[in-house]
Amino acid sequence: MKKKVQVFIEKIKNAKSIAISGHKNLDGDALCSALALMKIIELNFGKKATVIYDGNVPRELDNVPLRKEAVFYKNLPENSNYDLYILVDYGTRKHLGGAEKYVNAADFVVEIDHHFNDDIVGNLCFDDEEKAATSQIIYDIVRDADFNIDQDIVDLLMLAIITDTGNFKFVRHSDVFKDAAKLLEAGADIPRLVNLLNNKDKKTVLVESKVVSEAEFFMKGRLALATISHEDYKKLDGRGEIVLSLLAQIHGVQYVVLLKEHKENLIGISIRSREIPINKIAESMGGGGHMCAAGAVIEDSLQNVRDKIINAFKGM
Ligand SMILES: [Mn+2]
Repeated sequence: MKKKVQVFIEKIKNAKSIAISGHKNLDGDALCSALALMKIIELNFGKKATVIYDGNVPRELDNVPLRKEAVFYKNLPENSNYDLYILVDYGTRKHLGGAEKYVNAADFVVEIDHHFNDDIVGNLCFDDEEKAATSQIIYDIVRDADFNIDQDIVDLLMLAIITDTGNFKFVRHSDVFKDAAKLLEAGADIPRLVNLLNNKDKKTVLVESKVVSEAEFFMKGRLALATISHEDYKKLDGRGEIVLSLLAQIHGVQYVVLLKEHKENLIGISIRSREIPINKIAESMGGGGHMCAAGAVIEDSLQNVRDKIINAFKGM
């Protein structure tokens, strides 16, 4: 680790231009980790890195510190070029989106990530699948390198942990609380940060509640299935996590499926399970994921995908 951090420091020192990206359609960890690293580089090296994104940034992230510093890739100056590219929380190559051409053109790529990935992009990798959030790996680097941090950085590192752990609900390792405790001591205020995320559009929350109220139930109530039409999908502004979590709270519900009509004949599927693995179902539809949280995107009509899903769950 120490050796890799030294290489990283040298690369930052020698870089003429630096860019940072997370995965396409940023979530809290991807955005906050990228902005935290940007500020760390500014504070410790006096250099301004560019945070680049592709896709949608949900409204609930509008109030995170330095949010306005993130640049949509199509709004970059023409002929933009970065010799050092840092990927944080990016997932796999296919999630790079509009950043990919700049990543490919960079002299050196550093990656900092907690996703499983068997096709790594970076020349220097700080990857750790055990971490609950990518920001924890950045925090490790900060402590290893003895970097200075400020209130923005503390808040962003904590926000990334808060969002990726669903407000600490999905924590499995004690190191999350150790890092969170250190960030608390450094001035992070969890109630304030959680409240800063309460920033959704009214239309989004109304669509989420409508989709929940119209859910169907199969297999004697063990499977909950919700669908979002394209018209409503445009108001969703995110992945519909709240729909999945509300339906999962119902007594007896074992599996929750959310079908999202991205556009006509292009359906996103999110599947959640309390304990029985469902990733095979997602894989059978060309997708993938974890044992209890998986998904796929299928080119077919909403009706056909709905029928396929109900069939796939028969025998579960
Ligand atoms: Mn993450």
